[in-house]
Amino acid sequence: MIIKSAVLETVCGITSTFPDNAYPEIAFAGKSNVGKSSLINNLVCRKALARTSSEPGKTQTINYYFINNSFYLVDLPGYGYAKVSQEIREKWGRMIEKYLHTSRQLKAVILLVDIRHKPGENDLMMYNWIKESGYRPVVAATKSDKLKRSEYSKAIKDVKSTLGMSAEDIIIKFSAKTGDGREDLLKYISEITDPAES
Ligand SMILES: Nc1nc2c(ncn2[C@@H]2O[C@H](COP(=O)(O)OP(=O)(O)OP(=O)(O)O)[C@@H](O)[C@H]2O)c(=O)[nH]1
Ligand SMILES: [Mg+2]
Repeated sequence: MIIKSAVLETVCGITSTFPDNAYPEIAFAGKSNVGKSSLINNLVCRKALARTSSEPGKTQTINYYFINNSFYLVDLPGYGYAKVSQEIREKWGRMIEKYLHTSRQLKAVILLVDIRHKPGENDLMMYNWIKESGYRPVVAATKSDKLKRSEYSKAIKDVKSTLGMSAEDIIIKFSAKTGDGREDLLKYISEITDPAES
């Protein structure tokens, strides 16, 4: 798939009503700082379309990027960001939950985990929710550039076993820095958003 256009179309905060979009949505979920916004930038070949930061807690709204006038990539706030108050964290949590439960165009939730770390409790909850909600689990193991080649297979095995992934579940090694996994992820996205094309 070739990305011809990418536009930030809608930004939703905790009090916003979500848009009733006419096109498919693919959402990116995961812990704060795992690289959700960076992944979107890499996919669309834009350095700073989605704002990123080395500090966790950067994305605090639900951001809808309209791609090729045909589908949306939806950047979600990260979970598990310890620096904000419990109250705000709960509000974000509820906002993400509400989005995931009510969006009529949501076709896939891609779960991002850092390839270097074992997934945590929240990752497992998100993974199980994705599965139980009838979506095919797709995990992007991010920041692959931080590992040596020789470390990949154990790291991937650890992520899979911690999440309890089954053989047919998809896991894609990804780096926003090197573009590792970009083509695989785009192929998967195009299969969902435009079955005729693939
Ligand atoms: N080396 C490396 N760094 C990455 C990669 N992806 C993201 N980063 C860095 O990780 C930090 C967090 O990236 P973001 O894309 O802002 O993470 P996020 O998941 O959107 O974070 P929140 O919005 O806080 O939930 C930034 O400093 C990025 O440059 C990657 O693939 N490789
Ligand atoms: Mg972000």
